[in-house]
Amino acid sequence: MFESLKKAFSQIAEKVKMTELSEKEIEKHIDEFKLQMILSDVAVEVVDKLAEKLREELSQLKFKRFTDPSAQIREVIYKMIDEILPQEGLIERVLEKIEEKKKQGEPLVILFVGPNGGGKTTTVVKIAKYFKDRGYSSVIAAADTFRAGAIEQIKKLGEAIKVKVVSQRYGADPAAVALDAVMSARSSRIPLVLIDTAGRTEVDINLLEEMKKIKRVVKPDFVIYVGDALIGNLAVEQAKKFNEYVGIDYVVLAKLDADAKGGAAISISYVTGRPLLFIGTGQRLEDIQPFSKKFLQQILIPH
Ligand SMILES: Nc1nc2c(ncn2[C@@H]2O[C@H](COP(=O)(O)OP(=O)(O)O)[C@@H](O)[C@H]2O)c(=O)[nH]1
Ligand SMILES: [Mg+2]
Repeated sequence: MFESLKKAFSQIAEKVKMTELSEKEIEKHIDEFKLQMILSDVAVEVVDKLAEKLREELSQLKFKRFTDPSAQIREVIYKMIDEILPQEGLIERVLEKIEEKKKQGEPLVILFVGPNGGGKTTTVVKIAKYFKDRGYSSVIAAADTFRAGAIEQIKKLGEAIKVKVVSQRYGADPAAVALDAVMSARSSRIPLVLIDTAGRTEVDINLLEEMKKIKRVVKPDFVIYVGDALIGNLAVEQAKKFNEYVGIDYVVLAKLDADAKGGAAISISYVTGRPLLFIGTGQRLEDIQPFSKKFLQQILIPH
């Protein structure tokens, strides 16, 4: 996880050893840094932004005597990440919203969208477990009525964590399944509804239209895009597309454990303007973590 990014950041920290840098040296370091970022799957606009900040910081940097310049460079990088990633406390805000809806006698409804195979179904169940462990049960809507085996898959996963799964037959209207789940949650006073949906191999206009329709009918409180970290920049582009077309509130990146690059994790919220809420870190249902820039900083810039 993040090996390539870690290398990129530590390289720059190790290489800048001079007490004072000439403009030429700064440019050389920046070019190398940019290349490493691109190779780590960081989106180009984020690479440019980071390079610009790095240039600014390096040209102002006066190394303190008798200190290790690499420690100062780490500080600089720490600050750069701090500036491009959104604020903390995202999960707390979701929990507050659940409480707020609860007072109104309504469940909080979250619609999950994303490409086929990206990790949506697994993520829905992981999130159900995450909230259940914190005292909030949920009803899952098996609104992927398209892919063969999808309903059985989510029912089995739901059973494993003892969460109710509302389903209909294959080919049923996904919005109807979602509304069924909302009604079920309302009548049993369950505070959360998580709607799994179908993806397609291609993120095409039909899929986007279908998600838009479900959103219009169900009126979820949040829409979460679930992307596959392994596809790097493509996940960022897809999230952008879903955001422009359907409108998303948060992003979850699955399969970060299998992704040695990690660039999507630092790009996706900057490019889409939507925060990264959770990351998927394995195939087990407990393999999910709230994302925070502190977490990323600790991984990338060990002190
Ligand atoms: N390594 C790893 N695999 C994952 C993760 N999330 C999902 N997967 C796997 O990705 C595959 C597709 O997941 P699924 O949830 O069915 O994707 P969907 O088509 O978007 O619903 C499955 O084999 C999952 O076990 C993750 O965080 N890490
Ligand atoms: Mg699925």
